Amino acid sequence: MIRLTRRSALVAGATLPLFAIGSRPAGAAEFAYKFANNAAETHPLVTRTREAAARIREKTSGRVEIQVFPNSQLGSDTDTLSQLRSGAVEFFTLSGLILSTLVPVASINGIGFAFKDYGQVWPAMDGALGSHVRAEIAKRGLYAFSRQYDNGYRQITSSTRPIRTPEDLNGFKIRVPPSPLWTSMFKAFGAAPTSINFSETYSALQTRLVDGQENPLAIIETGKLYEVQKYLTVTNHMWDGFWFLANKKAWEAMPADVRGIVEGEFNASAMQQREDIAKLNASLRGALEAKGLQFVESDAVLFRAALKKAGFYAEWKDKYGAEAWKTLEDAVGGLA
Ligand code: X2X
Repeated sequence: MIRLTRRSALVAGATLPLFAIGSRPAGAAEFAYKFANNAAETHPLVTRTREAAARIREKTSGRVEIQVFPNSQLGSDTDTLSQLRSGAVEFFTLSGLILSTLVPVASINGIGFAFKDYGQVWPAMDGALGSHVRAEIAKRGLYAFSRQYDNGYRQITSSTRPIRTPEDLNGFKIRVPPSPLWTSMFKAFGAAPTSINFSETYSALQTRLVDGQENPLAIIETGKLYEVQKYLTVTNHMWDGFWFLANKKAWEAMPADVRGIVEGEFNASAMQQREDIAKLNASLRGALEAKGLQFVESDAVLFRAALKKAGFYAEWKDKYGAEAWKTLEDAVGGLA
């Protein structure tokens, strides 16, 4: 007979339920993967990827269970990119501009005023430009699904003064996501940019560490940035999208037929999410104005001229190289 001391009895008592929680029921997932992102629960990136995860569970008869962690719950974008690379997180949606800290060419879609409209965005990102970027991503131990999710055209917000012209940005303390392209662009405008992850952005605005930021309407709405900002200038200064990224080892651990289902469903959700963002673009102005955000119009021609004058296009053409730049210009026309 085993004599239990009080201490070992307590340990045994504590261990059993934990074991019961940690163990998987019969027929549990063969691939239990984590998908992280920085968006709020109500953002279409989250609602549509949750739907995809549910369809994947069903279509793989429970072999694949993807748990969605929105709101930077697993860490900031910078942290999560490290976790994705190490395999601590298997899937992650990330702006190409932030991904450029690892894959330099991935920021190319963010060149100021490159895409006139969505009629230029999707053919480029689903076509030659996207393929070029995905091939570079593949060289860095990551796999990018073929369909990007939309973040959107970015607009500048401010808590202090309305920004109408590039001159109004002079010395303006603005939060930008961590990416050399963002910093370069706002320096070219004469602003004072600070790199801050999205997970810290609301509080950076609230505490007045910075006076402004720039983001698409859907992020401003779902991230409640209107609570800490007064003015929104419609600049459409760049288009930004999220690559759906997988850790290559975790991805290749799945059999090909399973991978086909997973990518197929996340790509299908991406197409629906793009529609959601298009609808929000049309409806959110009124909603945000009703919450007290004052909309300000601006002249894109002036902002673009300021970038050109600062040598922004020439500098980035040189950085990306002739081939990548030509792929961009093939999609959007001459830039520099
Ligand atoms: O960090 C941002 O501003 C956001 C939410 O737009 C991105 O993911 C780049």
